[in-house]
Amino acid sequence: MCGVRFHVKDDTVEKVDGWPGFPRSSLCVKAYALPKVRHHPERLLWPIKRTRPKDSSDPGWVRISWDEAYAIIASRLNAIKAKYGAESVVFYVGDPKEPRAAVQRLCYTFGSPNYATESSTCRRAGELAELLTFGFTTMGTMSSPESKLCVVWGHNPSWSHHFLMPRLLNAKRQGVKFIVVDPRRTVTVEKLADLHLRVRPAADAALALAIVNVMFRDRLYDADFVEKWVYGYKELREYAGNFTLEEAEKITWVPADKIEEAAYIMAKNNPLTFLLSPMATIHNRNAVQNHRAILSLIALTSCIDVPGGLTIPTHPPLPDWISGDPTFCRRNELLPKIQDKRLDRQHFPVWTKYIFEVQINLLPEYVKAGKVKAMLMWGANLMMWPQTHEYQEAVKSLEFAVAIDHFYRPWTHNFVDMVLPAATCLERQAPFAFFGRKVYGRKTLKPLGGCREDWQIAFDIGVKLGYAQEFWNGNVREGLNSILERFGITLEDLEKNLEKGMELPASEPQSYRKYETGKLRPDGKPGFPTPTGKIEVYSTVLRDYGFNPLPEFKKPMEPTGEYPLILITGSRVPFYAHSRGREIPNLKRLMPHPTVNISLEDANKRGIKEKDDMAVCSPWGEIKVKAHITSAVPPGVVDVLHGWPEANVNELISRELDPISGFPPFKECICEVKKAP
Ligand SMILES: Nc1nc2c(c(=O)[nH]1)N[C@H]1C(S)=C(S)[C@@H](COP(=O)(O)OP(=O)(O)OC[C@H]3O[C@@H](n4cnc5c(=O)[nH]c(N)nc54)[C@H](O)[C@@H]3O)O[C@H]1N2
Ligand SMILES: Nc1nc2c(c(=O)[nH]1)N[C@H]1C(S)=C(S)[C@@H](COP(=O)(O)OP(=O)(O)OC[C@H]3O[C@@H](n4cnc5c(=O)[nH]c(N)nc54)[C@H](O)[C@@H]3O)O[C@H]1N2
Ligand SMILES: [Mo]
Repeated sequence: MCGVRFHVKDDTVEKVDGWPGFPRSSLCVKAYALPKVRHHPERLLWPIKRTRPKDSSDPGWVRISWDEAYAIIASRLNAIKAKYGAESVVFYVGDPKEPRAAVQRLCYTFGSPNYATESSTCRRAGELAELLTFGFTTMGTMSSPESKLCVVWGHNPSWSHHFLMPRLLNAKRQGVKFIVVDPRRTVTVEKLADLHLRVRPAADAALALAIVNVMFRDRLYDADFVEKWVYGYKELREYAGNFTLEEAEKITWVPADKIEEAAYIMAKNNPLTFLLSPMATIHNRNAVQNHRAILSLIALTSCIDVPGGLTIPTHPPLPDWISGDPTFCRRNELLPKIQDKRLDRQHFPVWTKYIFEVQINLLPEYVKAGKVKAMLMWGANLMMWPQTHEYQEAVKSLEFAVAIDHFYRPWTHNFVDMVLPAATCLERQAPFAFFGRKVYGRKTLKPLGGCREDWQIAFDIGVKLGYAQEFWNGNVREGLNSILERFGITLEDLEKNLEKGMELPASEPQSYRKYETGKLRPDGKPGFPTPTGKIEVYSTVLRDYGFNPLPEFKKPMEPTGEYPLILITGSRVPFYAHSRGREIPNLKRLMPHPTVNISLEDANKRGIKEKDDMAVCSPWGEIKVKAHITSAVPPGVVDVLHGWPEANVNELISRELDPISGFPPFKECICEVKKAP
């Protein structure tokens, strides 16, 4: 959520700029295109339902009223609940995070524990690794004036988190050193890196373990901290001993001297902080352990919860707009009672223990087993999954499916029974935004046509299903106020303080080393909130569930004679968000075609020229793209963006999943690039 300010005259946006004073006010190109989304000629403006069976080539869409749409939804869902149980209905939200709290409340109130989101492929496996290892989640911490070093691991904020760059560049000017770990030479690498570790994709664990090995070998770690607060460090030391510099160079492609240099830079520039990837380190079949190896390295530096290091907020965090306020969502109240009906329980028990969202990547299997009969999907894009056609087939074979979106997306909506038109971010009041101790409201335009905001749709469905009281008789403002009143403010207060937002007072000042003072654990005892009270580089939970307790490296998929290249997918570009943005001509101009990014060396070997029409083939599928020759990717690796309907790279990705988290190998594939036939 970024601070975008729209200057409006007579319902028309005349200008877009950053919201002064808002924590994220440096805008990317996508923000300037938002008014174009609102007035797009192809925008969905009215509810539609199919009139022909799912098998027919033409769904026969007809416009219907909201009353008819809601009546159909309520009667179908209640009938399916009576026949198969509430748990056979999945409530799903894709990348748009804004509908999440309302949809969760609807899901649990209806009686289903099967609330799922796109986070099944995004950040949650990293969170799982963090909960197992540290007992809390973190994406790292921005460098602060005390930091001497910032390690950016598998993350390209210059294109994916544009709003962070001004602060990172400022830190560099203040003398903070940067190590960037990325197979590609990104803008982030060019602008920040003092040392670039160009790791082989999906080999992060081996790199982290090799650095750990050097740290133990040369006593570069904080021995007192480790002795006192790191559980299983002796086992880690022994295991990391396998990752000698020579061995690690072969596996990771990072030269031995650079691995050694990284260990020394980390040791000599303490306090250091880390910025961790939301997903690049977990888009492989060793997701949780790959990420845990990096966390183990962090543990050795002892930079946790110290000024300038990786800090943990002292106050209980404000409601998180990605996960939703647990009280409002009724998560703590209702989920424990229905948890045993979760779809993922037998498949990914460690995930089920820690993550409240259902691991939905096995949707095709759940549907085939007759466990899912209906889905309500806010902002869903079936192209986000590997072997997309299996997910399309799964949704097609449901008894009932509804999607809520801004546009008709054939790759998803051809398989559902009804599509409802959602209001855009300019037209909705919910949710408000929390940032640190600040909370912001917004002013809205009237939704175009018959569009309704996501929260309103969830509330209306709740009322029609028979939960008028639980959904404030459909009044979204009252629902929002039920969250705010716990902080002593109202939506009206936020509207009065639109420009500056409102600061919620902190109960106490930020404090550090809270593992010494008992402030990290619910029982108030010193230590970390893990079973042993220490950072578990040796995870007792993984051990108890029969997994390797150590942050194991597993060999990534090996290229073969037929498929000699490594394929990474989904490296973000500034102009698109996944499958979104290509409908906007101003954005599409910036990247008109799907491309395969390939090194000059690999292009020359194959006689490929810039913009040649190519086929990218993997053991699982084939797509057609144009060649783009670039030094950003190293020889041996090619990179294709996801989200192109005419060249869906996810048809090339296998559905072999990480056994702990269920994550797919988006960045661990093999392929060949050939001239298109
Ligand atoms: N190969 C490969 N696959 C990947 C990834 C990768 O790196 N490589 N990344 C994965 C990750 S990290 C993620 S997060 C997922 C992407 O997650 P997806 O959920 O697939 O994201 P989008 O393509 O943005 O799809 C969002 C849909 O919601 C609609 N929409 C947008 N805003 C709103 C709104 O406010 N309300 C409603 N109701 N609808 C809205 C859009 O029109 C679009 O149809 O993809 C995953 N898939
Ligand atoms: N413009 C734009 N911004 C976005 C999004 C978008 O679609 N468009 N999506 C949003 C979402 S949902 C997410 S999850 C975030 C993602 O945010 P980031 O993680 O910053 O995503 P990327 O830009 O793909 O950067 C990941 C980097 O990881 C590298 N990488 C690939 N494989 C590996 C590997 O095995 N190991 C390591 N160490 N690095 C690897 C890639 O080369 C890439 O440069 O971005 C968010 N921001
Ligand atoms: Mo994501």
